[in-house]
Amino acid sequence: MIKKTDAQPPEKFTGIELTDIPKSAVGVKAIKSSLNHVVGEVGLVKGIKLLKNLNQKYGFDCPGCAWPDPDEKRAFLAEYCENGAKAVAEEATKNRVSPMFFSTYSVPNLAKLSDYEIGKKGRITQPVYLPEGANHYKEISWKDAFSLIADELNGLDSPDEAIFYTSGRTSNEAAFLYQLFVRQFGTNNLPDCSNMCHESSGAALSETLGIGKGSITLDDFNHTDLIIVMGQNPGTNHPRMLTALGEAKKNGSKIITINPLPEVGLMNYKDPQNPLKWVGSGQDLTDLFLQVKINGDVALLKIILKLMLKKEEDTPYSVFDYDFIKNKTHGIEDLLDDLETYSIDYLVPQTGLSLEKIKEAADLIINKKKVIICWAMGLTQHKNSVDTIREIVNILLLKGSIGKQGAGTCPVRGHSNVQGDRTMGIWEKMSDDFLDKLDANFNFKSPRKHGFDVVNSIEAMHKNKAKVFFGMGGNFVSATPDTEFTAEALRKCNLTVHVSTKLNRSHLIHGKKALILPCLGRSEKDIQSTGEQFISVENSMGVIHNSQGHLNPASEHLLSEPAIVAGLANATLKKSSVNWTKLVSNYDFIRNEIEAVIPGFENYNERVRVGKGFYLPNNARENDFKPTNTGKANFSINSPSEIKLEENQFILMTIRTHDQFNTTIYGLNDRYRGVLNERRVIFMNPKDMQKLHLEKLDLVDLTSHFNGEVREAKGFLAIPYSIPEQCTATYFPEANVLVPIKSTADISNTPNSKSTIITIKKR
Ligand SMILES: Nc1nc2c(c(=O)[nH]1)N[C@H]1C(S)=C(S)[C@@H](COP(=O)(O)OP(=O)(O)OC[C@H]3O[C@@H](n4cnc5c(=O)[nH]c(N)nc54)[C@H](O)[C@@H]3O)O[C@H]1N2
Ligand SMILES: Nc1nc2c(c(=O)[nH]1)N[C@H]1C(S)=C(S)[C@@H](COP(=O)(O)OP(=O)(O)OC[C@H]3O[C@@H](n4cnc5c(=O)[nH]c(N)nc54)[C@H](O)[C@@H]3O)O[C@H]1N2
Ligand SMILES: [Mo]
Repeated sequence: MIKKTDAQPPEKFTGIELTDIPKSAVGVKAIKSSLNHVVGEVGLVKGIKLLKNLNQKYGFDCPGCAWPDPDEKRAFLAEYCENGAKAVAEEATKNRVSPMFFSTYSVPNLAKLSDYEIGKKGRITQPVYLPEGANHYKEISWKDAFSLIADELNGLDSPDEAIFYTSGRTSNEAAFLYQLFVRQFGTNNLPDCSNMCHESSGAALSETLGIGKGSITLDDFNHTDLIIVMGQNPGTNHPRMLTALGEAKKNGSKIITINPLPEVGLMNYKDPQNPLKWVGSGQDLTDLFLQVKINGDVALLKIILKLMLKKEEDTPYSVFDYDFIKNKTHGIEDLLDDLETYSIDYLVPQTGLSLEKIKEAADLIINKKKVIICWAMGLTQHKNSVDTIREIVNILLLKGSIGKQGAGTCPVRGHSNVQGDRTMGIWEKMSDDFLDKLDANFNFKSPRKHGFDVVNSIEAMHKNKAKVFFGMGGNFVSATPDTEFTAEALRKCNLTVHVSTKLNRSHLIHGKKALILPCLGRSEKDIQSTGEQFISVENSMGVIHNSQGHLNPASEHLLSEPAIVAGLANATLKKSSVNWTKLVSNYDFIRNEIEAVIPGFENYNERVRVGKGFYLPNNARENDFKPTNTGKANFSINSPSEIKLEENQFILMTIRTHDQFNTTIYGLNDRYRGVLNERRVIFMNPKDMQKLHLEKLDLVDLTSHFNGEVREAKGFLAIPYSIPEQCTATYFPEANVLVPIKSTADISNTPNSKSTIITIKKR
């Protein structure tokens, strides 16, 4: 058994209180909660100024999530949500982590704190350095910090011994410069948070539709007949999506929700922008709720496909779009043959649903012409995730529900610029096409060998094959799986470096030497030698738009992310074909280079300045599938889950509370699930609790099982909840220690954060 270290949040209880589950999401409580957070962190006047600029044209892009803003109509003062307000408050906090702070608190002492306590310490004000063997970070100049990193990088046997991680808040401009620097240094080791997030979506969609992104625009919600929301909790993670769903319903769309949990936002909500409508209990969003078992989705979709097929056979031309199938797709024969090999009786038990319920869903799909399917982490973080998403595409293709108004794919992205970072080249396996253009534009030869993704990076560090870790944002040790294994991997590094706004656990679980480089946040003014700059980002629907902060920086010593990359490149690259200093003097120069390398950015500087920004080209949206291997949209053959639980075993999903942004913990409540002031909980079906002789709030220890290996997470309070039998849920990152490093999705290699096999023991 692996020993528990400070890499895991401490087993500390904060005083749980259980409440009734609220009847609806958003409404007055949400507005109150967002104001409390903002005023508590930054004060009233600055708080109002902040919220006024959030997601407005010429304001700054909300760092909360990647949900798009309306193209035209934007609510005055209110194009944000409770959790966006919390994200902004977190960045604009009054608290400061200065060199003095670090001389007072040692690293081992800070590591004993909970993630909530660590995060509340505030913004980091100056670059700091932790020499080998030392317990306190101490001040270092930017120049010395850059040359320290340069020495380590240039001392490696090969550039492939360095790893350059990116989290998804980094702007297009910073991301483009960063990948250029990394490739000029000589490696494709560019893992990113996407590897743990929508990688499965990218893999499935590229193969079937020829583009790794979703196909719809926000306006499609107003023209659709049916929206299916699978494996997603928008009430917490994309609250503004509820407004779009509400509008869609007003325009006559039906909504099916497929989720092991009845998430409050989806079941019922109150529109934050229409207080007059808050009388009563709010609007029912979901018309049909399928409480599927964890990872029962492929089985469910297969039954639906079989029911569609049956109906089409009984009443020809009533379900399928023949013209579309004939002209635009490839492989329907194989799909139909494969469906024959499954019996409905075999599939139904995997779903945990009754056949009647599934038939209701199939009937809705059969009878509607234009379908949108939305999904997030509930579908992407399983062994057969790529299969699940390809199965979604099968349904849409049969209906011809792609590339037309009101229909298509909607993978809902997480981090606010995670999609843009990929467009800019942050990926360990960018295409030769991209690399050729990069090389031609900058007159150098970039490496062609694919780099490490997140999981491969951890394994490489663990085997001493990688020795320097550089993180552009994020919180690597807490966001990645197998916490103790990852911590060991990081501790073996010669140097770990983090470009960060706020203190997090990855600064405290470090390599032999460690550096923290503090950067500007989204909400802050970015002034370079030619004057004030703005940055640009890409939202979940492929709109590129600008973002400009208006607050004074948290400290005079902060650099912007592009300036940090330039400083690093100037110190590291002995000769470079790039004038880094000039590029960061005015971000227009960076955008000109992006325009020269990446298709779709014509007249970038001009178009990004026009209020709403511009859409990137999207072949699936245009009904053109030439980029796939067959030149058509591909049907695919997919497999249901292979997980077989023994009687005493459970499947565990690790999810977000209403009070966190990934590893940043805003507060200790999960209001929409009725849990206050505690994070160390496990949600269980009451019948399962009975079987284990567990009472409400009994203390349990969790053990995960994988290929004969076991991992432990101790100290969780059991909560009876509406969840299918043998399914359980805990919060991320407390339970990451249970997710085995080798338990990843086929093809995408995404950690299986939503399906870990566990046993539960009462203390
Ligand atoms: N406030 C806030 N906003 C955020 C974030 C945040 O932490 N806080 N994180 C951002 C990021 S990076 C991301 S990727 C997104 C995440 O957004 P979500 O994907 O909504 O986040 P999770 O909490 O992981 O929720 C997963 C949902 O899938 C369901 N689920 C789990 N397993 C299955 C399954 O097998 N089948 C089905 N059908 N459903 C399943 C769970 O019950 C849950 O409702 O949100 C982004 N926005
Ligand atoms: N078990 C489990 N694990 C998961 C998931 C899960 O559902 N379950 N979800 C996965 C998903 S979807 C994702 S996306 C990853 C997230 O993984 P990461 O992106 O690595 O994690 P975050 O918690 O979002 O990173 C937060 C840190 O980013 C820094 N930061 C904030 N703003 C900025 C900025 O503007 N610039 C810079 N340079 N730094 C900034 C702050 O220091 C903060 O502490 O986690 C994954 N891990
Ligand atoms: Mo994510």
